[in-house]
Amino acid sequence: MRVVGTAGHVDHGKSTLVQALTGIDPDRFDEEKRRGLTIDLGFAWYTLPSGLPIGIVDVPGHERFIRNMLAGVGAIDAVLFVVAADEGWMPQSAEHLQILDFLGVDRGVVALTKTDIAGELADAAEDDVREHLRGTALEDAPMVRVSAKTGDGLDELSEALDEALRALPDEEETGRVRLFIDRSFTITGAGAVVTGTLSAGRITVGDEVTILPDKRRARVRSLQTHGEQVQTAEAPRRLAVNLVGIDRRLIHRGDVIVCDPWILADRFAARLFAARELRHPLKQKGAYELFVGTAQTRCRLRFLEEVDELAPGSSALAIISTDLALPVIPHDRFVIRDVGRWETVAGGYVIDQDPPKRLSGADSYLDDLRAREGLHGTVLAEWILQRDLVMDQERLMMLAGTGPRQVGKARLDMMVDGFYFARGSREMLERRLTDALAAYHEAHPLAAGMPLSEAKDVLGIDACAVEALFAEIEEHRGVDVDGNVVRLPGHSGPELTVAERNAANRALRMLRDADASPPELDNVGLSQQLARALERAGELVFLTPSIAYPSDIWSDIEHRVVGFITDNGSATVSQIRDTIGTTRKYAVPLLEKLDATGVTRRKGDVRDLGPRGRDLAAKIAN
Ligand SMILES: Nc1nc2c(ncn2[C@@H]2O[C@H](COP(=O)(O)OP(=O)(O)O)[C@@H](O)[C@H]2O)c(=O)[nH]1
Ligand SMILES: [Mg+2]
Repeated sequence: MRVVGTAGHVDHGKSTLVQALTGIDPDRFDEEKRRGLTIDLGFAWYTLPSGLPIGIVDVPGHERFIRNMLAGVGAIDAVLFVVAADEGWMPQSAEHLQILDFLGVDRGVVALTKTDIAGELADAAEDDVREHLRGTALEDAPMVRVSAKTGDGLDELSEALDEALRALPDEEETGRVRLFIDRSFTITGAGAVVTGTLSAGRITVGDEVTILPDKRRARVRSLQTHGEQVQTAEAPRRLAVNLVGIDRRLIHRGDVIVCDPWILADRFAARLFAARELRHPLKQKGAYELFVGTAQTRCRLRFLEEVDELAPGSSALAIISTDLALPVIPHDRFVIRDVGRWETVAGGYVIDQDPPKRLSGADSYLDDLRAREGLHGTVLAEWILQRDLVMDQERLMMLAGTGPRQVGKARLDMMVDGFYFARGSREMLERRLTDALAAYHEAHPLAAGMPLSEAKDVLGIDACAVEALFAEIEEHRGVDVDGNVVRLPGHSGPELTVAERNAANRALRMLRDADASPPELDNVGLSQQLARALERAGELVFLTPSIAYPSDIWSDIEHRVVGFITDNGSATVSQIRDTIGTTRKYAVPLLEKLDATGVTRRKGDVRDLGPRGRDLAAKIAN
C-alpha cells in the first residue's frame, strides 16, 4: 500500500479534506483517543480511481507532524500539501516544506483548500504558493483547487494523487524487519499492544522479536492493520502488534521492533543540511534534539569538513553523537531542532552508522563517505565488502541496512561459512600471505614455517573468516599448514621424526607450565640438537645454552616488561624480576636478551625502552 502524508499550516483544512476524500475522520474517536484505544489514530485509507489503495497519515498539531512524518521513515511515498486559499502561505507551510525536503519526500500534490470562501483570494494564493515552491522538490507538483465543503475539485485531486503515485517504481523488498513504535498500551485480556509503521520486512504471527534499545524479547500474538486481523504483514504498513512475554510498561515510544541482530549507534556519519530559512548559520555548538523514526534524543554535531558553520541551505559531512543509541541504517532521514528556539534548524541522512573511533587523518574517511553516500542496497553492500574484503553476511546486512535478498545479489569472490569474500579478495589475501611467507622463509631458512598465529595476523581479517580462508587456500594447495606452522608448498624445514615431534611437544608443555622460570632443557628431555631445531622453527627462544622459553611465553614476557616500563618510565632488575614473577637467575640473562634485541635499553642500573620496545608499546596501546 502507498502512503501519503498531509502537511500544511494548522487549520488550513487538512483533516477536513482527508475526511472528504476517504470518508474517515482522522480526528475521530475523541473518547477512544483519550483512552488510547485507537490504533489507527490519524490514519485513513481509500482507493484511488485507478484502483490503487492508499493510506493517508494526518495528525493534529505541528509538533506531531514532524514526529509522524519521521515515524514513517521511508514509508511516506508522497505528500498532500495543503494551503488554504483564503490565507495563503504561512510560517508552518514553510517549516513543513523544509521538513519534507529533509525527509526526501519529493513527490506530491498541492491542494488549495477552502475555495468556497476564498473568492478572488485564490488566484493570489496560488501565485504565492508557486513562488514559495520554486527551487524545491515540489516545484512542479500539480496544484488543485478544492473545497471540502462543496466537494469541488475532489475528483481532480484524487486523479492527481493517482498520477503521482503511479509514477513510482515498484515496491521491492528492501530490508530486514524494523518498526519504530509510536504508541504502546494495554488491552485487557490481550496484554501489550504497540503501534507503528513497519518500514521494512515482513512480520508474521508467532515471530520472536527483539525490542531495542533494551533488547527485550517478545512474541507476536496477533497483528492488526487497517481494522483487520492479519496473519502476516509486509512493509510499508501501519500495524498494531499484540506482544506476549513482555510488560507494556517496559516499552516506550521511540523503541524499535526488530527480528535480527542490529547495530545500535550512538554516533554516526551523515550528510547534514542547514535549513533554508535559517536566520543564523548552523553552528556545531548548540543544544540540539534529533528526531529519527519515532525516537528523539539530544545530540551533538561535529562537522567533518573544514567549516566552522553552515550557511542556510548548505550541507556538510558530519558526525552526529546522540544520548540514546539508535538502530539507524544508511539513508535514514532525520531532522534536528534547536532546543532553545525550538525550530527546525537542520536535517539530513545517515551515511555510516559505524564510523571509525578515531578520525585523525580523516581525509580518506571523507573520501569514503563521499563515495558511498549515493549508494543503496546491493551496490552499497558491494562497496562495503570491497573496502573490508571479508565480512560475515549478518554484519554486511547490518552495515548496508539491507535484507538477505539484496545482499544475496552482491557479486562475490566466494562465500565460506557465511563469510562473503569481495571480488578479487581471495587472490589479494592469498598474495599477501604468500609474499609474507616468502620473506619469512628467506629470513628463517631453517624454520619449518611461519607460526600459524603470525600468518593469521598477516591477513588482518576477522579471526573466524581466517579459518574459512585457510581451509579454502589449503584446499587448493596455495600454502601448506603443518600443525602450528604455515609454509609455502615446496619449502622444507627441518624434518622431525614422529618420536622427536612427540618429545618436543611434551617438553614444550612442561616449559609452558613453568611460565617465566622454566627447568633446564636436560630436565625436560630435550637434546641440544632437538632444541636448536625447535629454535629454528620459531618455537623456542634461548636465554642461555641450557635455558629456553617457548616462543609464546617469551612474547608474553616481552609484553609484560614493555607494559611495566611504559607505566613506570623505567625498571630495575628487581622490579622486572617481581613483575615477571621469577628469580634473579632468570631476570639477568632475560634482560640482556631484551637489550640485545632492542626491546629494552640499559642506562646504568635501570632500563627504558629500546626501538623495538617502543614499537611494541605503540601496538599494545592500540
Ligand atoms: N468553508 C470551508 N471551511 C473548511 C474547508 N476545509 C476545512 N474547513 C474548516 O477549516 C477549519 C479547520 O479545518 P481542519 O480540517 O481541522 O484543519 P487542519 O488543522 O489543517 O486539519 C475547520 O473549521 C473546517 O470546518 C473548506 O473547504 N471550506
Ligand atoms: Mg487536522
